[in-house]
Amino acid sequence: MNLPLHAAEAFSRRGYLALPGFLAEHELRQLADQYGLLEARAKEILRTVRDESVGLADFYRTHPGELIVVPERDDPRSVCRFEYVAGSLPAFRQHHVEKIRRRIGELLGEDFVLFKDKCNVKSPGGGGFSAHQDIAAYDSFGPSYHVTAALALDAATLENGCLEVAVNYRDMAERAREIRPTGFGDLPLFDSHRGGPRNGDIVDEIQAALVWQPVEMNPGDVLLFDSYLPHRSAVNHSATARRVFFLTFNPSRYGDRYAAYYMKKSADYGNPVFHVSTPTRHDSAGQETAREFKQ
Ligand SMILES: O=C(O)CCC(=O)C(=O)O
Repeated sequence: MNLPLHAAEAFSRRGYLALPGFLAEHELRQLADQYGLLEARAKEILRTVRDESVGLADFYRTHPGELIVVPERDDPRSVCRFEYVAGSLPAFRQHHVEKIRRRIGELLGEDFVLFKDKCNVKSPGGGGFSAHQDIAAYDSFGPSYHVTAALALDAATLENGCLEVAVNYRDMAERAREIRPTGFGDLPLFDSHRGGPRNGDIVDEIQAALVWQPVEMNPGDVLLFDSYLPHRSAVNHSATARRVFFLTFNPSRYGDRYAAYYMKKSADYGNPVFHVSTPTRHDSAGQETAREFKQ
């Protein structure tokens, strides 16, 4: 299928694009069933580490290739997110990953491959994600450009902490720390905190200058966004979970990094690079916050 030209233009101008109704009813049911399997495994892993009194970092060092579960910072029994979804569930890769991968290829006129994947559960009271650019988390893994598909299993609303995106970030080049030639445009990278409780967060003066727009979604909707788009989301103030899958792709010319990314994550679970602006614990959370490359 060829996407209309204005979709490609809109994505390349703004860095994001909504694809409402991306999943049909039966695909959404399939996704819900798959979520059920993954959630059961995630809870089982949290129970195992609790019963055996081992830390999650130790568990993953000895269980590479397992679903990676990350609990909420303030509630170790509550799943914040799980990752390595396609690696754990071949049917998820065959259907949902492939469908989105093809759509991104059509949009950008280039072949893409899965880089990482996760589901953010955001249970009632579940933590928000402070303002960040995903590239801060991905930069050390090779590719300099990525496209993420947020795939909503539940409606994402203002009340339960839908994504909010910075609509004017492409106009703020003069405030950027660096302008990156990505092959998909020269894109701004803003100053952010490195380490400490605000690891990954864009510095406050830039956050304040960005214009934030909430993106509410219905179940089955997709939002595509590039790894330079600043985004954030609030705490879930509703009574039910807000489950959204995030599938991140890189151009195939950089190679298939999925297995290597998750090998590293299993070996180094607490590394702050895996916890950029997330409501989760990491190894540098207690350290003094430093500003990255701040002049
Ligand atoms: O799940 C959300 O609301 C935000 C997710 C996010 O920004 C991330 O995982 O990088």
